[in-house]
Amino acid sequence: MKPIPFENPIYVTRPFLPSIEEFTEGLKEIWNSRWLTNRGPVLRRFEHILSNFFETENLCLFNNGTLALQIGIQGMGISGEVITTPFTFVATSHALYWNKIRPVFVDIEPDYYTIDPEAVEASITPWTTAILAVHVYGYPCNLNALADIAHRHKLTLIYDAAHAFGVTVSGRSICHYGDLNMFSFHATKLYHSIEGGMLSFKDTALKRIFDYLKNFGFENELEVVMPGTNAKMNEMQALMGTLVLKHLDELIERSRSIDAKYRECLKDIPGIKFPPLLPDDVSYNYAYQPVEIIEEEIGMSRDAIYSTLKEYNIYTRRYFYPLLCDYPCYRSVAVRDQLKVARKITKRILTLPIYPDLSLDDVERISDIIHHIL
Ligand code: T4K
Repeated sequence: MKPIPFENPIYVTRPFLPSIEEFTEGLKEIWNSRWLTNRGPVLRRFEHILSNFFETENLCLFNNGTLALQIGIQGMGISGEVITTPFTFVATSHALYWNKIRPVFVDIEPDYYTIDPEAVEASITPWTTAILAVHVYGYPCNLNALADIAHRHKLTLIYDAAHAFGVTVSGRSICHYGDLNMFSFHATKLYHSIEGGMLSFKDTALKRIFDYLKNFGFENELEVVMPGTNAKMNEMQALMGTLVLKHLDELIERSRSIDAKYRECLKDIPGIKFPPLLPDDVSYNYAYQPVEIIEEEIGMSRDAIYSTLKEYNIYTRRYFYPLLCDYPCYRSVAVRDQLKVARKITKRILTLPIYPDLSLDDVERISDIIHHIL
């Protein structure tokens, strides 16, 4: 019998919200102070809370992750060529483009889809200044291998950690591993501040530069020390970020149980491949639920499954298809690497709905529909 479609759309994600009472309580302070942005008290408190959370003073908040990354790259004076992954959201390479840097796209590894260190090393030229790797879906990159390559070739190591809030490796937040790390607090993320972004960095001196760059370069009312832009987080964002942070453990735990449920419900389908379970030293955030659809085994294409699920009111996403180098704006960038793995994965990948409010019954129902379609 044909399963009944969901009455309301099930999207790939849905933001968690604190109670409206909690948020309204926080809004009262903002209303009373009439301080809405430009480093107000809620933002300063939020920064302090995050400093404790990440155990570092070396962080800086922004109005979104894209501008955080763009400014991070600018503030570190990166130029020339940067080796990066084509299997990510467009903002990763756009941040290079806006800094007039040439992206050099190289292949990814087959298990967790992160940049392949061997491919990185093979693509280094005299013009290479940095590696921009992505902890895609929150899966940590090969941290040791990349650190070693960066060290030996004197390259700056930048991580786009947009998906990796709350992820730890060997008990340390992933924010401590690169020279520069960017986290996105966008509404579609497991952890969010409506929109928002954060940089963490090794060199303490960068804080002043990033603070200038995100606030027009203002030193004081009369002095502008560099041509900055406006990329400040406002008080409402800081309030949301503060409140959502209180729920982080619970959000991760709920997402973990959803992941386990999907794995259990879909394990008998040979053509659906989940990434392997992560090593014990990684504490993961379960922000995304990627699966590979292997058409040759399943007899149905990824795109056909994606479209058919919509008939049941289920909106999966093909994060990340197409590869960045195949977007018209990057087609003129020469790609030396054959991108064998990335080309295979981008055709197979489907990200299933996962968010803390998704009930395990609904996960079962989605899985039953997938079984039925196949
Ligand atoms: N680097 C990486 C690796 C990234 O993934 C991202 C962002 C960035 C950098 C840049 O960070 P930000 O500047 O964004 O902070 C979404 C997000 O907009 C984007 O933040 C995210 N990555 C990317 C992976 O996904 P879209 O175009 O797929 O979003 P959209 O609007 O289609 O939303 C997806 C689904 O989420 C919707 O179908 C319904 C649901 N949704 C969405 C919003 C905005 C809600 O239920 N409520 C909402 O408010 O890009």
